Amino acid sequence: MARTAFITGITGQDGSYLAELLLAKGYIVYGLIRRSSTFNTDRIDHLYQDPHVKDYRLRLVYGDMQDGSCLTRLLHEIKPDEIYNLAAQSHVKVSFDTAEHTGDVGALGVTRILEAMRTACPKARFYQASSSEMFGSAPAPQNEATPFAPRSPYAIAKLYGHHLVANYREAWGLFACSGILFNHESPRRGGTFVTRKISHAVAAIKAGKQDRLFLGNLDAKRDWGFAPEYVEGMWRMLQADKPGDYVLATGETHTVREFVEHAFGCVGLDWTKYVEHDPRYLRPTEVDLLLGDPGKAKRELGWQCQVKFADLVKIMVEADVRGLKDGLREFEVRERHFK
Ligand code: NAP
Ligand code: F7E
Repeated sequence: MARTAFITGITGQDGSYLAELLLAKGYIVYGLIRRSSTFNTDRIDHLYQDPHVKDYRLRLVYGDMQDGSCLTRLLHEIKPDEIYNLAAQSHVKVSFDTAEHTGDVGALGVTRILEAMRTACPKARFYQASSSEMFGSAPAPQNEATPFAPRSPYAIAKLYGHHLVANYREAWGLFACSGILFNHESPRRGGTFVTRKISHAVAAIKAGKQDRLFLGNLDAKRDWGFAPEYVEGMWRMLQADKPGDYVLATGETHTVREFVEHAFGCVGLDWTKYVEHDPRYLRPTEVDLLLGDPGKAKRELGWQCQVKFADLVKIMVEADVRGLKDGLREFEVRERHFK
């Protein structure tokens, strides 16, 4: 019989790649979506047209991480084998402006879904989308044993969720895993995260549609990987014999400035002519250096990333260049990438 998965955050970057992966493996996939005044399913719309997704195996249900009774009802009805909790207000800078909301969704949301699982489907397997942001100012390289030092309301909300997963594992015997994922990007990355903001601007500048790119801190260092590979790691965590916590990362770190240089280099432009500093993009507290050690995931899950920094930049810039050249709208760039 086909296995059933429940994904929160299915309309986001990772949710869309994970839905694709699970559908390709034959799962029935339920995705939680929020009501919105405009369409918000553009990252997954192509899956309805995919001839391989037969028998309506992708099923979208309304709900919200702030609505615990709805989550409980849904898990009672669906009784999934696997639950992937990817929903969050995931923008670090925005979390300083919406600290309470970020904590409600990102921290208490985890309580709500774990409580729902505990009563509705305690034998299910649970994945929590934790983040390298929890390491904050901790010295690099960071792994599962590194003490956390979060630097934003977002990171603190994620740390609550991370600890809660361990508690529900110990207290209630749930199969619950926490994936501590370092930054992972793609042509489906939201346009306000720095990599996609850069790749899109490079394409627009090359096409003569934009003349400058305003950025904040260029010195921050990140361990950037390719999102489709990271959702494979999430799935592997839930196939393991025992639940645990795993870092997924490339093991390389680069500055935002290097990303900018490479991205402009992809289209033969000198970045210094186009990039300007804008203090509005600085954060009250910054995470200066993230560099992950994915050794445990390699040893125990056989997971290892293939796409490294230079290839990632190229993939993202080329997708945006093609998208603008062909006059594609945002969701069409993403769909084209899928094909
Ligand atoms: P994303 O593109 O921002 O997607 C976030 C998803 O959460 C969207 O589907 C969004 O729905 C949904 N969501 C937000 N608030 C919700 C609520 N109250 N109820 C239900 N759904 C809600 O994020 P992502 O990059 O795919 O990341 C997936 C998860 O991994 C997030 O939890 C993120 O914090 C975490 N993470 C990401 C990275 C990374 O580098 N990408 C690294 C570590 C951890 P709408 O479309 O309706 O807004
Ligand atoms: O910033 C700097 C900024 O917003 C990266 C989320 O997925 O990964 C992501 O969080 C760096 C920061 O991602 C701009 O100050 C400079 O140092 O792309 P970002 P993030 O904050 O690392 C983690 C792992 C998550 O879990 C999060 O959900 O880039 N930066 N100039 C800028 N950042 C933005 N957004 N915009 C700028 O103009």
